[in-house]
Parts: sequence; structure tokens; C-alpha cells
Amino acid sequence: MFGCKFYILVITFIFICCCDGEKVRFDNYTLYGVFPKDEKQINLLRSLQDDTRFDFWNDPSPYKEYVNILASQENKQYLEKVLLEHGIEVNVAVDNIQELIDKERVNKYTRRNLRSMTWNAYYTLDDIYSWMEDLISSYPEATEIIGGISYEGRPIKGIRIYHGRANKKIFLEGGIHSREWISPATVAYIANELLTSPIDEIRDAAREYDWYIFPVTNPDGYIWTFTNNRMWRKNRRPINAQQTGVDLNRNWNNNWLVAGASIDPSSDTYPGPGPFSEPETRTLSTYIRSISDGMEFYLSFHSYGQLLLLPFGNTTEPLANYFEAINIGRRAMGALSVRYGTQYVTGNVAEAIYHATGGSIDWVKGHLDVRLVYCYELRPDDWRVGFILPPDEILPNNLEVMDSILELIYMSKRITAPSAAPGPGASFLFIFIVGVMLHLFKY
Ligand code: 0X9
Ligand code: ZN
Repeated sequence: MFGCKFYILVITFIFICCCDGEKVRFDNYTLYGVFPKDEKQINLLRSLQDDTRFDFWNDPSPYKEYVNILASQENKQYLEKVLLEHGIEVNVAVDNIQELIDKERVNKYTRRNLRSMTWNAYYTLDDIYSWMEDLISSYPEATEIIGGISYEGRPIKGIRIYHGRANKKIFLEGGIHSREWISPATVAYIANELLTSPIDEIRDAAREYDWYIFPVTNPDGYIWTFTNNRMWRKNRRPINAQQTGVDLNRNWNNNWLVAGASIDPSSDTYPGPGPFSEPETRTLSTYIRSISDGMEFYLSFHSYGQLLLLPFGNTTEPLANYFEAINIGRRAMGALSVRYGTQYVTGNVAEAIYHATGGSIDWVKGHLDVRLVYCYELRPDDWRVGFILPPDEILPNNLEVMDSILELIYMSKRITAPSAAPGPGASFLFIFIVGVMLHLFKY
């Protein structure tokens, strides 16, 4: 009897070590750059996505020439074989991804020393939150806001920057996908600039708007990428005895589970058992709704691929104010490219990448009255790098994104939205003109 208990204890201990305590290493995991030529090859890759042995870092799409796939040493041969059998071009991007991970610089923030937050390294959740608290106590225009709560009970902490007279709001959402480390770094940088920059245009932007800034909206997942698995994307809610995590950018209540998600809980795009099943999306969406009055911009930050996406992910149809948003977005991406020549492509989710629903931007645009809603897919656009953006690219990325945000603001004021829907007079005029034209063509 004692022996049996002892074995159970040992097994439990091993289980805890493997599943909870131990950091997953990616020694000899190879990152591939795969180049499908036609729809058939894209479809083959899509079918391979169901195989959870392979980690697809981006989805096969007719609009992106490459797909990054990560495979362990045991699974490499099989992957290469299948791809070659189907004549799909495959290149090794990184032979041993652990080496790239090891080069990612993680710095320590020193309490009450704002200068120890730098933009050439990544930071843990504790450090980002401590830095935010220090910023808040140093600048009277900054206050702490709590946007919601995570499964493990952590606050989704944000900074509101408000000088007292702005009536339009800008909402920044970072880090919903935990492994996309450049996202929290970008959002934190924008908060920093709004509070500390001497540049007039940035100071004006800080004063003219009421800013709601959340660098890490998936805090449990973000911590997990530091402690256990650098490649973790979802939240950390256990789904069953074996599987953990919901893709928080598939869990919003807008066309939930319609496209780009998998009902397999071990998939990286598992959308949860139902819309808003997760504490993070449920509480955050409630918060966003509560402050949505007067919201002019909602900006969500992801990586990678250098894209500026607009809603929606279920159709390529130009819905809502698509044409206005795409015009303003393209101008902003022009401004982004000035500093270093970085090129972004602008388009709605479905036309620029793939059909995917249940994302935050679709819910915001579909349910709230927010004029300009975008999702940045940040640097890189490089099949050799993927998520592991070298630390020396953090600052250039942040600078160019800040340039683009200033241009978004500038353009949103230049192109003014029609103040009201065209009334019956306008419809009558339209019908009259069409009638006259038909008449002319006929005769
Ligand atoms: O698939 C996603 O959630 C985003 N791409 S990522 O590679 N960062 O995972 C794109 C989000 C686009 N927005 C919607 N699907 N609504
Ligand atoms: Zn993402």
C-alpha cells in the first residue's frame, strides 16, 4: 500500500516538473521558411496545420509568400518529406531556434528608476507593471486603470493619460498573444513617449486625446513565455486534464468560430468553448464598452508580418467605413516607412491575411461606435526571423510605429467622417440622377 502511494507521489512529482516547473527548450528545433506556389500547395499546408506536432507561426495565405513552420528534431524529416513530395519549396530559416531565443535580451527594471526601462531589451510582466506604477506616480496626467482580470487572477493593468480637456479617446491593446513580445514593448513605448517626449507633435497628441493604454492584455500567457515556454500564444486556463489555453484573439463575440479557428483544444487557435468564455476577453470587453463613448481609435498590436489590418475577418467585403479607414491607414503606413523604409501592407483581415473571426478588432468595430479600428502586425516581415525579433530592432520598430500613430491622428482630422447618414433628400437625388442617366443611355 505504502509502495503504491509512493509511486503515485513520484509520478505526480514528475508530472509537475514536466508540465509546470520545467522550461521547454527548443534545442535543434528548426524554423522553416516554406514557399507555396499555388492554391493546391496552400491547401496542403492548411491540412498540415491540424497536425499539432508542427507549430505554424503564420497561416498559409495567397497574400503572403512564405509560411514559417517550427519542427522538433524528431519531426523534421517527416515534414521535409511531405513538403518535398508535394513539390513545395522549403528552406531552413534557423537551424536551432534555441540559439535565437538565447540571444533575446531580457533586462531588469530597477524600481523608481524610470531610465532603467530601455528599448533595446524585453521585460517581464512584473517589470512592466512596476515601471507603469512608477510612471503613474511621476506624472500627474497618468493614472492607473484596470481593464480586467486574467484566469490566474492578475489584473490587466493599464495607464490612462488624460490632461483634462480631451473628449476623444484612443485605446491601445497589446500582448493578447503572449509570444509576440514586440507588442507590449511597442505599447509601453507609446505610453512612455506620450508622457516624456519633448517633441511638440507628440505632446499635442498626449493633450488632445484621452489615452487608454494596455501593454499586456494576456498577463498569464506573457509570464508563461518567460518561465516555461517562449512559444506560448494563448491564455493559461486549463481546458481539461491535458490541454490548456484559449486563443484570446478568437474568443470575442463576433462571428465566433466562423473562420480561422480550430475546435481542438491543443490547437493554437482554439477559440474556447463559447464566445467570451475567458475572463480576459469577458472583463476587457466589458471595460472597453464602459468607456467606448467618444472612442475615435482602437489599435491592437500583434506580430509579425508588417501589416495594418482593418475589420473584418469573415469577409473581404468593404464593410462599415472601409474606404475611409483604408485611406487613412495607407497614409499612416507611408509615414511609417519614411524613417527606415519599412513597408507595411494595409487591408482588411480577410483580404490581407486569411479569414479569421472572433478577434478583438472585429468585436470593437461590430459592436461599438468606434471610428478607426486597426490591428498592427509589427516587424518583422522576414521568413528568417519570425517572432524572435532581435532586440536591436525594438527601438526602430517603436519609432516608426509612433510616426504612424501621429499620422493616423493627423489624417483622421483631415479626412472628416460624414457627420450623418445621407437623409431622404440625398436618396431622392441619387435616384433622380440614376434615372436621368438611364434615360440618356436608352436614347
Ligand atoms: O490571427 C491573429 O489573431 C492575428 N495574427 S497573428 O499572427 N498575430 O496571430 C491577426 C488578427 C487579425 N484580426 C482578426 N482576426 N480579427
Ligand atoms: Zn497575434
